[in-house]
Amino acid sequence: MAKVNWFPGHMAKTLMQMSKEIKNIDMIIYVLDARAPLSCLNPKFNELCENKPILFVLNKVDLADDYISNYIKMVLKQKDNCDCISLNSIQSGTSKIIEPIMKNLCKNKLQKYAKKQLTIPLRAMVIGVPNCGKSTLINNMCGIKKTKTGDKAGVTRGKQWVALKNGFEILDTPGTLWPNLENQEIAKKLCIIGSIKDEIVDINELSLYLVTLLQKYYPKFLQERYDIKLNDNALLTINEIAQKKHFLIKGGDIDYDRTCAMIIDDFRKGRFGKITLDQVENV
Ligand SMILES: Nc1nc2c(ncn2[C@@H]2O[C@H](COP(=O)(O)OP(=O)(O)O)[C@@H](O)[C@H]2O)c(=O)[nH]1
Ligand SMILES: [Mg+2]
Repeated sequence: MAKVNWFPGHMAKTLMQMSKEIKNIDMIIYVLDARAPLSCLNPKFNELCENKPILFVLNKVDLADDYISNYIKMVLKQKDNCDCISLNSIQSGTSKIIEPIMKNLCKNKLQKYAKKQLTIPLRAMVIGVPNCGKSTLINNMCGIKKTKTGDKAGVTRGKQWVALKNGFEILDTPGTLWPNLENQEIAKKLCIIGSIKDEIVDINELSLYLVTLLQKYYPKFLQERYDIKLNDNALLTINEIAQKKHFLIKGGDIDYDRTCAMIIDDFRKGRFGKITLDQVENV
């Protein structure tokens, strides 16, 4: 596969901006796409966290493999000063689940403020790779009648803080974490889940990689979706899918563009079933 473009400059800039913002906040909500949660983690970001409490949100859990989601949740919960929940951010009632956990993670600070009878709101910043559901989560937490509190001293100008009912404030422009593209497997998984724009990757090679993963970890889903026989060769599988679908071009050749685009689209729409591309062996 053509190497996925790697823009270290962009990432360095994003991380620098975030490191400034992190100084003004009390906790981080780190959103991960549960279909590739480990690939969404940016190891460089850890250095910036300054031991602030982190709530990992395994988002889009409705599309992911429950066994792996539960396993990764258990692993992330064990990290110091961290908690983890799995979530479908589209569903209502998100704030009821998330708010008590935020309070619990910041309980030391809340107790300190309470002792001094201070009513300063705590601040949370939502971060994650593109398309993992940050905006959806923020909108859901804020509800329809979100109250903008406007700029506050000490925070970058133009940033809007939104008050939640639980005494927290949340930054309404989420921090987009530049994904870690040094590892090509990670880069491909991020493309498949739609975090990296399609224009920079070859959709046919991406599809070949996806079929390879599906054959290895979810062969039944693949078989059932397209009513095909199983074999170990991803290219032969793609050929068979194309034949079944009659995705052929003049002369009877396989229309790879159409077939591969369909396979990726079927994955993104969750049509195979609940799938996670990062496996427990990667943890
Ligand atoms: N199935 C499912 N889709 C979700 C979930 N959260 C967000 N999405 C969808 O994922 C896409 C990207 O969400 P968005 O909030 O814009 O992501 P952002 O780029 O991180 O802000 C949108 O189409 C959302 O509707 C979820 O929990 N489940
Ligand atoms: Mg967004």
